[in-house]
Amino acid sequence: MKGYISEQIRNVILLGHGGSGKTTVVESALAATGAISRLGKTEDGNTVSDYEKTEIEKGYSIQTSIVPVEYQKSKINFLDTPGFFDFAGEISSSIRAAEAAIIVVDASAGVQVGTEKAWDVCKKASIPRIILINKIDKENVNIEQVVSDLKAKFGTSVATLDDKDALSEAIAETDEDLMEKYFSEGEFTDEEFSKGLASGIASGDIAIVLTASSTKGEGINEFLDAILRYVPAPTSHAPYPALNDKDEEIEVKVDPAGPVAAFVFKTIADPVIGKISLIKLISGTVKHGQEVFNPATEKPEKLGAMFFRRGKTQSEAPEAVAGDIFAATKLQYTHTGDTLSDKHNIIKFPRVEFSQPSLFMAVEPKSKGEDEKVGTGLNKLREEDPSFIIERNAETSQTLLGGQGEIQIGIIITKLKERAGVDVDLLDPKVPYRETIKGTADVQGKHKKQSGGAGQYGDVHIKFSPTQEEFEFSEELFGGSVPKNYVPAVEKGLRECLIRGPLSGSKVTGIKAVLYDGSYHDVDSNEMAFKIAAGLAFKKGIEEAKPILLEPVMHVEIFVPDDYTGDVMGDMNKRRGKILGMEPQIGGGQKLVAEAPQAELFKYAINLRSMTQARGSFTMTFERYEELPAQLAQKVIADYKAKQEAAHEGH
Ligand SMILES: Nc1nc2c(ncn2[C@@H]2O[C@H](COP(=O)(O)OP(=O)(O)O)[C@@H](O)[C@H]2O)c(=O)[nH]1
Ligand SMILES: [Mg+2]
Repeated sequence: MKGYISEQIRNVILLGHGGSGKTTVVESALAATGAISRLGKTEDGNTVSDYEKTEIEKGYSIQTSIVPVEYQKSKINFLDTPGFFDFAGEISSSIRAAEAAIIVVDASAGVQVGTEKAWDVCKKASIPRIILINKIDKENVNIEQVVSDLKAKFGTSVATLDDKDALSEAIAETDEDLMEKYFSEGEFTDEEFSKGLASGIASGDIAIVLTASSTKGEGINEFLDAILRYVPAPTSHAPYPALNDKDEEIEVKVDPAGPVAAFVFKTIADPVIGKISLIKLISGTVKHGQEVFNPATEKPEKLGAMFFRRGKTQSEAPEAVAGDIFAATKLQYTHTGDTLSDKHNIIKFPRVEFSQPSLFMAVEPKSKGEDEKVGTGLNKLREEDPSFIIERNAETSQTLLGGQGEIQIGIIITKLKERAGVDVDLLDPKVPYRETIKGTADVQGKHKKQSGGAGQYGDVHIKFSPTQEEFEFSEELFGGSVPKNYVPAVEKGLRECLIRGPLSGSKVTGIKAVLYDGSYHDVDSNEMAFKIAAGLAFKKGIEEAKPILLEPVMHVEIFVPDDYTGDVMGDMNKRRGKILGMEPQIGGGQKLVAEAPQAELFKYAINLRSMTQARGSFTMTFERYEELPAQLAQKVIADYKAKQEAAHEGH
């Protein structure tokens, strides 16, 4: 592939509902420009863009791929993305590399959830957009209807290129002078029109609608023409906000003669080539072999192997200019989200903010002793894809994976197997219950063993009562019933019991213990014996002091279109949840504020999706611990007991 100057480059990201034809549009553009001779099909696994093993198996995209199309002395870098929902993270990151988005709509399906999500994402990123109605070859397609649905959903600034009236009005809306002119003269000159249209699209105020059949190759040249004409060249992009070495805010202009500043928006682990970093060069020009600096890891990196990628194939890139996207292999210290700049002119672009994970699942190695392998394997994967999170829950001793859905989490563990060679089970997370007491107890713990040789003797009397603190310990001993030097051992014994409570093996909190009496033996007493005695007292004390289980309760905010509020509220009741309030949202729909036990929410991401045709979304945060209703508590305790007994029999 030859080199292009910044002005000849266009970077567009393809968004839209899964199956609308994004990958096929790219394929069709390659065919239209003579880069390939035969159109591949996603279901046959032979497209340029869907090249990854899992993509070929599944027949749809699971990651962003870059496919440059050379057309009319220019290069259009298409970023082909997977559908929404599970892959929101991919999109948040790769949208940074584009100057415009193409929202692909299936003509036979019309506006779908993925179309709405694409629009929202573009609006949030304030990125220009072009809508491509694809599959117009299909039977019973009504393009006018789709256009009018688009207008109804996204506003009147959405218009086809032949709808000169609608476009003129939209252009007038973008600028006061133009508005005045339009109303006094009733129309624009050709020059005003095309200038106004271009700047309206560039600012995101106007979205033009094109039509195509990517399988038949119809409308593809017009589509490519429109991209060259209306998508701003990288050099017209506003300067990018960044930080310098002193963490002062600076702006980086897109300029091939400027200082080097590049953003790593994706990392690929290729089974043959190894690590590949996909990089958007914002400023400067980099040459093969050049040394750059990574301020995040404070390491220099040599761009020893630079390529332009097209799907899975790559051609050597002797240099890359500001505005272009290139690939570098074998960068040692660089991860997704990092900036590369000049060592003497440090620039750091802000990191991508990923949405909070909505689904958590626990991972457990299939064979024992592989926990460490799982941990390092997952951490490695996260350097590639920071859109998921890994959490170690100390209370339940589980490793949790948080992501946007079952598919994303499934793909992570498939990769874990391929890369780290470790097989894991996906389980429901355990609820981190806690144990506490509501009443008081006064008990004795006595440990006595006299079988030949040295014996063991420890005896304590302890009062237990509830407290707001996690744990309180004091002694009110009289007359040396327990020698002072054994008191720390008693406290230690009690503290060790807090880790795993007697009812459910959960953490124990809110316990006040007063050591007030006991006895000892001159020869057989020692610290260990008193520790054990304290443990015996603890178990007895908790069981006698009206023990209860506490469960975590979450604060949940759910965003749903109006049609679904009834169902979502009803469902919350079934989950032992409480709706605390409802706020209408500016863009339509409602925010429901609720509280519900965590135990009822593990699969909520999946349930809410199916309840709302994927139109709902939610966030949740821990709120507090609350008493678990007795009936449910009995079940948890019985389950724990059964497990303990089974473990004993196993020995
Ligand atoms: N009839 C028709 N089918 C198409 C067209 N474009 C794509 N498809 C089919 O739609 C399905 C989904 O296409 P794909 O490109 O994988 O969609 P993506 O998920 O948006 O990337 C595939 O079976 C394509 O062959 C088109 O213009 N006309
Ligand atoms: Mg695709």
